[in-house]
Amino acid sequence: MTESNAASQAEETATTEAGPTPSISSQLAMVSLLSPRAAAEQAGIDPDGAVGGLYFTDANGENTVVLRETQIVIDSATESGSVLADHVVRDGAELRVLREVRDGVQDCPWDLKAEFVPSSLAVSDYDLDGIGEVLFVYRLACRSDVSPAEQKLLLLENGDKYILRGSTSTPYELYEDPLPEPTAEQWPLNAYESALDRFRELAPEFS
Ligand SMILES: [Ca+2]
Repeated sequence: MTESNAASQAEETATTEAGPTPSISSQLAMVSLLSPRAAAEQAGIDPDGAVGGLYFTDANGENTVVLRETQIVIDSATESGSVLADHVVRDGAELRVLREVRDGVQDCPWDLKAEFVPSSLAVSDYDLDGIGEVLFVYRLACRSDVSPAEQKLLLLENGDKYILRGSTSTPYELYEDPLPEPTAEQWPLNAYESALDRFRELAPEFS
């Protein structure tokens, strides 16, 4: 996501408000992309491997999201890779972890992929409850050909995790819609449809 997209995201959130004087409790404020390193430092975590950073304020306080990737060569034949997402909130002097996400691929003897889609990192408040819903997408694969990668979209709200699990689409394999967990009805109001659209937009690979 570019900075202009971050701005339009904030704008979009703001325009969902009715009336000229929106209440602070039902909108996000000060949404901005951070350099990955600055985001990590702000969140009090190791900046090694940081690839994405986002800051926003909501009813919880000052939020920072950091995306990191690690790749380790285990021996000459295999490697392992991880994606790590940390969502922390600063409320006064206190720094609190709202959610940590850890996923990856272990001992891959072929081509390893454990990467975020950097442009996917965004925040919205689809259900207008004043708490931001952070969205990001990552891909995992261990493959020796052009088969699809596993693709996951995560939505984090107030420490709760909502996920779409599916795969990328390639010129050789038909796209299938991902499966939600929990079920679509349990997602924040209006969030599931938007998340599904975003998943589809980001699914193409090798094209
Ligand atoms: Ca919300």
